[in-house]
Amino acid sequence: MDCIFCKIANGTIPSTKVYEDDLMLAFRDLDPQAPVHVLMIPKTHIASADALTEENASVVAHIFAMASKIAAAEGLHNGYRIVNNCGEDGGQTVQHLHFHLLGGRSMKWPPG
Ligand code: DGP
Repeated sequence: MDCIFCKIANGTIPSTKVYEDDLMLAFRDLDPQAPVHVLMIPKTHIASADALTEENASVVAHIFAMASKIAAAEGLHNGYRIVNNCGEDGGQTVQHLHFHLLGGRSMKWPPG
C-alpha cells in the first residue's frame, strides 16, 4: 500500500522512533510544531479517525494508554496536547490515523 506511515511502521522509510510495540509506533514529526512533537500511529492501516469502528477502535485506547508514558519519557510533566486532524477540513494531510503529541510550550486555544 502506498502509505507513508505504513512504510514508516514497517521500516521502509526511516523515522526517529520514541516508542514501539506490536500495535503502535511513536516517532518524531519531521515538521515539529512544538519542542516535543511526536506522532503516534497504529501499525495497521486505518485511514483516519472517521474510519474507526467497533472492530478496529481498540488500538486507540492502547495508543492513549501509552501516550502518558511517552509524554513522561519526553519530560512533559507540565501537560501536553494530543491532536487528531480528521479529513480535509480537519487539516489531515497523511491518510493514516495518527495522533500528534505536542508539548514543551504553552498551547493556545482555540486552534486556528
Ligand atoms: P496531519 O496534517 O495531521 O495529517 O499530520 C501529518 C504530519 O506528518 C505532519 O505534521 C508532518 C508529518 N509527516 C509527514 N510525512 C512525514 C515523514 O515522512 N516522516 C515524519 N517523521 N513525519 C512526517
